[in-house]
Amino acid sequence: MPLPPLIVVPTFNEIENLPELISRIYQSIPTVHLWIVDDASPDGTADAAEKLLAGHTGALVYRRTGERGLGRAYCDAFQKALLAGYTTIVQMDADLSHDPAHLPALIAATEASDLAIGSRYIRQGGVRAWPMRRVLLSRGANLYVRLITGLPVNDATSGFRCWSSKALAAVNLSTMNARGYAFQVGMAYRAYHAGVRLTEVPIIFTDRKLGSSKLSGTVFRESVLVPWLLRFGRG
Ligand SMILES: Nc1nc2c(ncn2[C@@H]2O[C@H](COP(=O)(O)OP(=O)(O)OP(=O)(O)O)[C@@H](O)[C@H]2O)c(=O)[nH]1
Ligand SMILES: [Mg+2]
Repeated sequence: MPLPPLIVVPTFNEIENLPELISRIYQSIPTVHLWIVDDASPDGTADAAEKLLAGHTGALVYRRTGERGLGRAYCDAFQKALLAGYTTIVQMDADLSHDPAHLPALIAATEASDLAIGSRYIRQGGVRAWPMRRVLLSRGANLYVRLITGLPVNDATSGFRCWSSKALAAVNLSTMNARGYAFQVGMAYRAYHAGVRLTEVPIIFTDRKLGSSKLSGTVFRESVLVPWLLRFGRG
């Protein structure tokens, strides 16, 4: 029997979003396995997650130590997921920007292709309640990435994705260094150049209502630099 799809959610100070997130994920697909990958959040996210996940099959809280970062958390968790034998692995944010109701479509899309990217910028996709400044930044970032790297993806910075194990294994996770949006771009770029069949599925993205954004100056600077590194084979 193949394992059910695994949902991987990285967290840093997301205690306020966890109850709704976890209940909506199981409401959308009751049989999924769910890993919360926490980087020692000072607000007690990991302890709260453990309580909320109690009794669910295949659910666990992975408490990371050492250097924190979205990209690092995903790489560690993806490597563990491949070792554990998962064949369908979803990545999504904890802040409810990624609606668990999109999970079935995203997962179904990886049956015909190997990487499905939840896209805001294709037909039937969109953003809700995002300030114009963020919309422009996001669209600008996508245009920038596409012009520099040639990656044929409309929403290369989206962090709502479903991978087949085959596609994830084609990306060399141990050499991924980027931390923020650049991590998403780098992963898609590597997958594309490894010949992974890639598709985009429309999602409606909503701004976070609770908790605070971790978008920092470092993440922004990294996003400016990484497309060039990818283009010249150093990313
Ligand atoms: N494990 C881990 N998760 C992180 C880290 N930084 C951010 N995250 C999580 O990564 C996801 C995306 O982070 P957000 O802060 O929502 O970043 P964003 O979506 O770019 O920014 P907003 O649109 O302002 O919310 C959320 O689930 C965060 O909790 C980190 O250092 N470690
Ligand atoms: Mg967010």
